[in-house]
Amino acid sequence: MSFRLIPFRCSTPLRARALPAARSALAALLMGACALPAWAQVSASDAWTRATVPQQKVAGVFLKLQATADARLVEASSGAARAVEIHEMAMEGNVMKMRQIPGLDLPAGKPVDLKPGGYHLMLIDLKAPLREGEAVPLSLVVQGRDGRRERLEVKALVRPISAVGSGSSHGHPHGHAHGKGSN
Ligand SMILES: [Cu+2]
Repeated sequence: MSFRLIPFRCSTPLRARALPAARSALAALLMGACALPAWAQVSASDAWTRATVPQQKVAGVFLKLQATADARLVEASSGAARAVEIHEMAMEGNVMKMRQIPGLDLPAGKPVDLKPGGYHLMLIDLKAPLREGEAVPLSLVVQGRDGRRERLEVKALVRPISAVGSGSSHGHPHGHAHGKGSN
């Protein structure tokens, strides 16, 4: 059997009867977790996107996600766009294309990198161009294995148009048709 994290409340007294080493490790874990809202199973960091040109209606958002227990990113939204989709990059014939996926698995303890050329979030129908230095608010919905859903608020920093992800030269293709678009 593998070790599983047991859900807890920060207000619940800890009654661990573990070995001292295990107990201090557990205490450190709980202290770290208690710095966040009690329900937080997933942390997000380094969220960013790129500045857009006036006619551009879509933009990719990149970030790092890590879950303490197996979870799945199932939904995203933003006040800056009509919709936010979860996308992957996949080969279609000889061409790398992005496509929408229903969700993205976040295995326990394993960082998941959403980056240019890979998984990303896609802002669809931007309400206004994204300007460098702004922060785009995002709301992510993550579902645990027990079906419980949690919401995670994230701000994505708008980087220059020319920004590329770390370690990737594969830029995000702009302006291609998204299935749900009306034009
Ligand atoms: Cu995309």
